[in-house]
Amino acid sequence: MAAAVHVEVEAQVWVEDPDVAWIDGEVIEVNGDQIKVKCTSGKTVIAKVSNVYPKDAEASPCGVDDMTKLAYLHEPGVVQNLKSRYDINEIYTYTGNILIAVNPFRRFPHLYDSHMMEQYKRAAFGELSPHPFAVADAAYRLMINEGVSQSILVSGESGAGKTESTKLLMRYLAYVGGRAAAEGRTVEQQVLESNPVLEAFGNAKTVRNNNSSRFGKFVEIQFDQRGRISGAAIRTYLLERSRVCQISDPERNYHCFYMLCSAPPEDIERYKLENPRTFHYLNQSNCFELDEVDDSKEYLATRRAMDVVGISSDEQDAIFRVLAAILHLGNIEFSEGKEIDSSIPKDENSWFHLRTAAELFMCNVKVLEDSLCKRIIVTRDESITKGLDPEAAVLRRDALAKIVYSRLFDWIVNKINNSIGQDPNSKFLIGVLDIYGFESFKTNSFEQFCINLTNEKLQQHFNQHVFKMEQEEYTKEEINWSYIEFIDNQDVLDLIEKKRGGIIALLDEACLLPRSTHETFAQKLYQTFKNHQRFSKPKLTRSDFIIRHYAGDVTYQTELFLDKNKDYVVAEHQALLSASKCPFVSGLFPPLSEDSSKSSKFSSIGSRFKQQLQALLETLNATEPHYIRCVKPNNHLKPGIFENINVLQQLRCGVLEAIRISCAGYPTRRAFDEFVYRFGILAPEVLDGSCDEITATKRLLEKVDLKGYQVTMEVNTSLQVSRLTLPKYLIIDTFLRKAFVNFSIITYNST
Ligand code: AD9
Ligand code: MG
Repeated sequence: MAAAVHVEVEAQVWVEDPDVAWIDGEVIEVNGDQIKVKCTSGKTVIAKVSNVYPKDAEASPCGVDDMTKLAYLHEPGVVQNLKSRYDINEIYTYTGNILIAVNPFRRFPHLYDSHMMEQYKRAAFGELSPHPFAVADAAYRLMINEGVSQSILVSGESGAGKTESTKLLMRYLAYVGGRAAAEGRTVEQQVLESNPVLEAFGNAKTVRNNNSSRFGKFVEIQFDQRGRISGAAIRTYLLERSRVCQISDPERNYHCFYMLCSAPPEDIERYKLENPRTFHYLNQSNCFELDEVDDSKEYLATRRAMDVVGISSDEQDAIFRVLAAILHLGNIEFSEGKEIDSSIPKDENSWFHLRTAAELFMCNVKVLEDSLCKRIIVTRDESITKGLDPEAAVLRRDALAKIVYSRLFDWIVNKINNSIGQDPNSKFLIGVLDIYGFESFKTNSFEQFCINLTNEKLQQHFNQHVFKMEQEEYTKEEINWSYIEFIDNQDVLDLIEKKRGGIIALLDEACLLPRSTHETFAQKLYQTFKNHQRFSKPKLTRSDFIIRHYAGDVTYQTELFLDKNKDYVVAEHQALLSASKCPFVSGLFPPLSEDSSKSSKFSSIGSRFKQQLQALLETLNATEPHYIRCVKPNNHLKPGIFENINVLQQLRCGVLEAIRISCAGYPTRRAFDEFVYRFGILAPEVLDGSCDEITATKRLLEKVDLKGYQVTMEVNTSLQVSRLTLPKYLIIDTFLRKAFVNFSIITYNST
């Protein structure tokens, strides 16, 4: 959005500021393309005319509930509006149909109670204050009225409020689509109770969020002809496995482990548990408890939720037993055995945990020991057993913990899906997507790579949709508009996921070649993408690479890419657990088919993820999308703090692009009478009453020599609206400045 403001002394403008992004002030001197601005902070700054934006001097201090009602739809205006509203606890704001939700980091129970749901149920979209209920209601109505499936895509960075918003959407849909006073476990109750279960096993405290979802989720709620919820399916994406055995202070492992350690005494005894501080998988961090969370209560609540979603008490027992086994597994340490390159459990303590883990897994203790300390090499006609050194044994142990946990998580998701049940006759659905936002850390590995791929895909979907909506609007109004450039990120997507020669394909190739290392993989990338404008090699590294994402550059470290892309179960672990006496445990490791057991077959996590995303986008493409963009106002996770720069950074990853798309068209639409009424003062002589409003408008425009507008007639069956359409808010601004410095205008979008 390049500013092209006509500036005069006394004009109110926004200028860039290193601390608050944009600061408002008054122009006190104009010197060619340089101006001097006296800021409200007291500072005086010199700025280039092209770097300032006009400020709406008459903007309400409470802001507006829809950004399209802003006089000036530009960066500082948008941020200021969100801030003004946040300050008075108005956390939701529309940008046309998009809901922007700024995390309050404080509870507003009245905002979400059943009284509120009832109100939104009766109101048209836009009639009441912006709210996730309004978005859910709009989706529900569209589905019922037009018979089209809907989706609500919730995005934003970690801790921005996606999961909380998703739960509100689900609650609202359960409310309008549920059966009043139904008996027993209803589908909608099960759908709602799936949340605490999945959060117990898939969420953890991170530095960014005390309840961070470590997996992506798409919940598909199915409805029958009458608009009643008749089934549901939950799809999950890419659970972070490494967290099970590796955490850094002050993060935590998955919530369920701490809940388990706070279980009632009889369970503690049954699962042979101790203080969480004694378990290696938990005590790598000093954080064990969370503010305002009582893990012993959560344990019981999770069990109750498990009851509701149809996990039997035997199954629950097995699940917690497996979790306890994982904790004990983590406490087995190794020391050098008698032979070179061999290892044995280090001490009596390690032996104790080994025995306990075996007991809880209900598997053979010797076989468990061997599966950690030895490796069997199968050749054509014999198998040789070789020892592993202590370091390799630890890796083995952790691999076992991770695979068991990820199978457990998948089992739970599957079980929930089976007990809720899908409705084969469902006519339409509403999908709710709660997926990780764009990530860019100091070190970025394979997980960030996959997460950012997801975001690239969703961004493309978003751009295309916003773009399409705008275009449809123009077609309807018969405005000539050929949209010139919107940043299409197809080139990044090609770079990453092109079938032949994309990064994922090259990674798979590297994983299959016996001699490749992360360095050879990186070299291959450098060679292949030497001239790709979205790819570069950072100076001074031998194995990092940079991708120029839509939301910014991210440097990836390839060190663990190969390892993390390989999805395989160590054959000895498979044999060990499929022979467990506990049917639940052996069920997590069903026997492999003949061919796959022969070779240590490689299955690519990256490629599978890519396919899952493809399927997700196909589903989304068959629906009418709605968007909620969550914004995290500060990194302290505290109420009342709104950091402009931080917020702007997030808005730049998508929201502003949507605004830009609409600004590149004709965002300012006005009725002729209104236009003549407001701007007639610029040329009073044309208003002699001798012509109609359309002619008067045209004369007015000619008089002030404004270019680029279009006069359109929107013909609607019920009413006929004639309108003047102006390109870019900037022009109307220029237009105004010809007459007055402080003339206020109200522009609006017709949507
Ligand atoms: V992550 O990518 O899973 O790490 P989310 O899902 O975007 O992240 P989440 O919904 O978990 O963030 O919100 C983080 C925290 O912000 C919550 O635990 C609440 O404490 C807080 N929050 C978010 N939204 C609301 C809200 N509407 N009202 C009150 C909220 N608190
Ligand atoms: Mg979340």
